[in-house]
Amino acid sequence: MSTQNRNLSDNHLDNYPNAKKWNFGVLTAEWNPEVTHALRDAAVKLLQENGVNPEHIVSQDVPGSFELIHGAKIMAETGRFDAIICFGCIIQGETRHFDFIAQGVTQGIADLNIKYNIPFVFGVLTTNDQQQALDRAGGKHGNKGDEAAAAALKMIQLKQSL
Ligand code: RBF
Repeated sequence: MSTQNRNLSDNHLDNYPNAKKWNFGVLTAEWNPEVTHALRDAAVKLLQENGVNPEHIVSQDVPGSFELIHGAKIMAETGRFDAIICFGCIIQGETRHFDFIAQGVTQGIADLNIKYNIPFVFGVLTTNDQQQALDRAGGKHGNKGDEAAAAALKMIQLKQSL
């Protein structure tokens, strides 16, 4: 499993000398908040550990994962951000809603990555149950919030290096 093979300490690279100038938007869905807020908190911590100014991190909640798309679009259109990180947690229920929301959010965030000239990071967990989500939000499989923050840093760095 990819998570088990990943060394999260790789994300503490001290590799971002310009990070103090970078601005981040962070959007967090309010569904399954014990999961999504843990993802967000880990991401904010990792950004700061890599030199990002806390005042350069704008964090907002949205009602559910589906709203991440429009929330991220609004953030992008301010022109203030070098990257936008989206956190959600979609848990399989008894109906097909899971599939529709997961598909919509995945495609929506993918579309934003093409439309705007900044990276939108996909920090949305899609799991069979709550325990699987908690395991990836600070539990036995680490915290995917760290990886989302690292992805944002790496993508800004990539853009600036080209
Ligand atoms: N939002 C989530 O972030 N995670 C979920 O697991 C989730 N499950 C939902 C299940 C149903 C049946 C419905 C109607 C909504 C669900 N939502 C979930 C909320 C969704 O992302 C969105 O906020 C609402 O559909 C309003 O647009």
